Amino acid sequence: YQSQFSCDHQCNPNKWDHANSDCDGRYQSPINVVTRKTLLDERLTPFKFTNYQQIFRGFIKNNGHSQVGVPHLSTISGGGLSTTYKAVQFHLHWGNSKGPGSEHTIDGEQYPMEQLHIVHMKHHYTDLSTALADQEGVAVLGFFYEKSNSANRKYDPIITSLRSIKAADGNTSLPPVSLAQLLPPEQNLTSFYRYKGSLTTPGCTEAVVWTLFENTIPLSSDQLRAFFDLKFHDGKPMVDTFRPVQPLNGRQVFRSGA
Ligand code: 1SD
Ligand code: ZN
Repeated sequence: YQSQFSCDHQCNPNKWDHANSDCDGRYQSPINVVTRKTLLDERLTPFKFTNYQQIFRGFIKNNGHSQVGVPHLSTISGGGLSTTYKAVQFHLHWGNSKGPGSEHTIDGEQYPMEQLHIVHMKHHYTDLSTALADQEGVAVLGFFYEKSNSANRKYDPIITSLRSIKAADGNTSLPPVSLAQLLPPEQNLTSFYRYKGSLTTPGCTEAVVWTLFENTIPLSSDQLRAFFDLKFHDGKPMVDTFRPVQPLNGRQVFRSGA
């Protein structure tokens, strides 16, 4: 499922084939979050992260936005979700050396890199395509990055692997890593936004419960630059791997109490 789109499709929304997809739908992602219009929702309690500390050996692939499969052992519940969701994969979206690259924006601000997206599906599904047929089948956790002066050593396994997957479709095994080490400390994850939207790549399926955490992840400019060395199929630098923000069309964005 994850590699069925060429980079043109992944990375240039103007070229997406809208036939047989939801990409023209009304509840698309990403969006700009206008914080003063968000509604406090007391049901958005802190998440329970289970087995996020588990060290795993993943595969990282240059598919237009580096993607890593994760074992289904890691799960999330709480956070206002209706049930437990298990982690399927994570990937990132970024901009270029001069411009920012997050998909979601907060009050019009685009971050240097969005988001680590950790894609989960409801625990009883065995594959993502089945989960996508359920309006709330998929839960994506989105994290923003901020430029820091010192390197974030916890990202070394990812950053060093990027060197081996510069060419399109390049893949390599990842040094041992846990999901937890890629995230801000759990106690900093109580402030988040919630809305219902879609995958940000074709078929743009409207089956995603989105969570955007307020707390950011630091990366140095050298670390950010490592992403810009990746290449598209045509050999051009892989930059700006984000979809622009989509209309809200009357949707309400909620915020957690913390
Ligand atoms: O862009 C990803 C896409 O590559 C794939 O991972 C999909 C889930 O199968 O999720 C989208 S996204 O909405 O998480 N950006
Ligand atoms: Zn994504």
